[in-house]
Amino acid sequence: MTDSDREAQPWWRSAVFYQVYPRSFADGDGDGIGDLAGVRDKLGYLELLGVDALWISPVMRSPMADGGYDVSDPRDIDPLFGGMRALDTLIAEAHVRRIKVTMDLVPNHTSAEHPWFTAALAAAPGSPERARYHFRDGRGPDGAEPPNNWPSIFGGPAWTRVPAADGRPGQWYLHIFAPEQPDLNWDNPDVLADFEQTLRFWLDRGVDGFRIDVAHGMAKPEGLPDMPEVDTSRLLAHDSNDPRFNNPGVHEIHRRFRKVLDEYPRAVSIGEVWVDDNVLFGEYVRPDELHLAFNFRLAEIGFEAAAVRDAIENSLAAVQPVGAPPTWTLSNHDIEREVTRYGGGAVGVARARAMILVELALPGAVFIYNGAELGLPNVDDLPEAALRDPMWERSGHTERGRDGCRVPMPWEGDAPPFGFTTGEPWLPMPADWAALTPEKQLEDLGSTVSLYRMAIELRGMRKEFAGADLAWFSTPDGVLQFRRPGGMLCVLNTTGAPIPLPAGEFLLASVPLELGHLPANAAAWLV
Ligand code: TEU
Repeated sequence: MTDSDREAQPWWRSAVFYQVYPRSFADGDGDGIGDLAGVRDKLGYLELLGVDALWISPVMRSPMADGGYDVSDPRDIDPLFGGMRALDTLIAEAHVRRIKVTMDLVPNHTSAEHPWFTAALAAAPGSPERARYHFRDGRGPDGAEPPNNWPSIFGGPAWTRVPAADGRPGQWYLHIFAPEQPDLNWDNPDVLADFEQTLRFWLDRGVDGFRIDVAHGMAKPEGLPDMPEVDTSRLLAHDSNDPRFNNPGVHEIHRRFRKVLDEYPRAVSIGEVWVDDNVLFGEYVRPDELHLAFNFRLAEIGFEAAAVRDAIENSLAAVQPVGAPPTWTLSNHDIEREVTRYGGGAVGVARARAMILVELALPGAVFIYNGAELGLPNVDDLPEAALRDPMWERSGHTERGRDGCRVPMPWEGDAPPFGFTTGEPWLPMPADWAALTPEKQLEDLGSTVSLYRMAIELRGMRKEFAGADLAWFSTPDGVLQFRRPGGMLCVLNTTGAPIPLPAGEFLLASVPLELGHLPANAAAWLV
């Protein structure tokens, strides 16, 4: 890509985003929980890694019932993370290093401690205060049954009953996530007006855009009908027929968000859109809606060439008709880490290294979850007493939840907490992570973090990565090969044996190459 091509495009079209899960990234004040001072302290590392932008998971005021995804004041930073000054400093210093800062906003619900919800609880059924949420009378005698059969994503019913008042039976309120996260009623004009204010508030402070939580939520179907089928064995999953998500009214909401974003030409919006159907997914990134939407196909599959190709083709097919760039993600704070998903141990790491080369070879925006660049695995043996994800309690201790991918980052030294904090980390850290710290890995050219650095740098500077498309080569089972219009060729080997490499100048590989061969569980870039 030439410099003028690059300038003609908005910065986010091919950006490498780095997701900071702030509780787990770096702790600046020694309370055991990561914060914005910790992020600031690591900006040099992030610059070295070469990422274009940060996506910081929510840092607004929150009682932290769901790691900050329960927001009690959307226009303030929680003191736990350092308050407003910490954000202002971080934005200023990140910008000096040419790193953009995007924040995570949560429009689908508030915290139960948001002043609107406290007011709604104190007010009568039918009041304007209750109309900002979804309050309903229950079904059955005395309204003792929930208004419909929807389950919460975290287990149990999606409804909680509030106490009776004025001789009337207690009503129920809707929460698709935890009871501490009541769903907002997006048919109520107060809700949009407040959210528009929130967008402008952060954009005026210099934020470069937003990741929009549950961007396929918000709108609810008329009358809140029962779900046709309730499968509580797959709590987090939801398909296209699920009335809790992806209701047509959501698109008008995105159009309204976009109008505000268009007042700030630098800003990007990235929606969390768990919608499988390509046509329905593409609707979220039409020219007057979100700029980008997370496509989770690569995060949902194992290490198998045909599945990888299918995920890539579908992700491209979903956005091409509407002209939006594709996005790629192998993991985030809700998903098992890729090293573990690919089998764990040395093989899992080798496969994760191969897959980051595939991902960074693709056109569009790439999202890296903090710790992926260190090759961190999931931590699946956290003691039960340590678990903090609301899923653990809500599921009646049948689902351990997502803490295993949220264990704090190891930075330096030979024993936990590896420089993450001077205190006690909020989740215990495995003693065998000593070799995974940036301190150890940065000086080793063969390390995973060095591979990420080199790959990000090449992707940003080589003209062979130009073009919004790719061409596939027919290959034997277990092999994937594609070329970008600029000439970059990516080969992935998911077979159990080495394969001959095609001719070409070697650019980078996830493993040392052996005499023109690509070993198993590896990928290479050629030009
Ligand atoms: O996640 C929303 C969401 O739908 C996920 O729970 C999804 O179902 C799951 O990850 C599929 O594996 C967002 C945030 O990313 C998550 O951390 C929050 O808990 C949730 O919203 C509520 O705000």
